[in-house]
Amino acid sequence: MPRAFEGPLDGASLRVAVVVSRFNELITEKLLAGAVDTALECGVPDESIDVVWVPGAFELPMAAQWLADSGAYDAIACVGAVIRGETPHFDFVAGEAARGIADVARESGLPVTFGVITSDNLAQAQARAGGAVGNKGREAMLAAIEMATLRPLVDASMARREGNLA
Ligand code: INI
Repeated sequence: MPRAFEGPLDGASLRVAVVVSRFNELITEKLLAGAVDTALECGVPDESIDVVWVPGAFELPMAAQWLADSGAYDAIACVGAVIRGETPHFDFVAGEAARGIADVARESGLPVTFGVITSDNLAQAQARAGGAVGNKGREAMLAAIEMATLRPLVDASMARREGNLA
């Protein structure tokens, strides 16, 4: 029988941070609300939720790195909105945000999740910020909590397996 591991969405013992970018703030404030409301719904205590604002999505990875290095958090959700304009700026900003956040997650070993909307226009962004297509901030916080609670389950199981093999 295969063993299955799944992190419960129970944030009661977690300390989490949301890094949110100010660019397209009318969208990102909704993502922030989605992330914070979701953390509270999952039982993360209000005083265990910190919010850090940065100028744009390009800056999300750097602030996430600082927070990860601090050792003060179990999970970090990054939220932002990159909306395609007339210039190639979009591709650079969106690409760097995605790559940078993934790098911080892997290098720190901490769940650092990607709640950045990358859309062609404002309507698509609104749909993903609490509209018809959900809320990317909520998704990012759910993923952060699930990964944070999954880690100890996997670690404990691997430790038991090593113990059995010794
Ligand atoms: N930042 C965003 O978060 N979203 C955008 O759509 C965006 N566009 O289109 O330019 C954007 N640019 C700013 C960027 O994130 C940096 O803050 C800036 O380049 C300074 O490093």
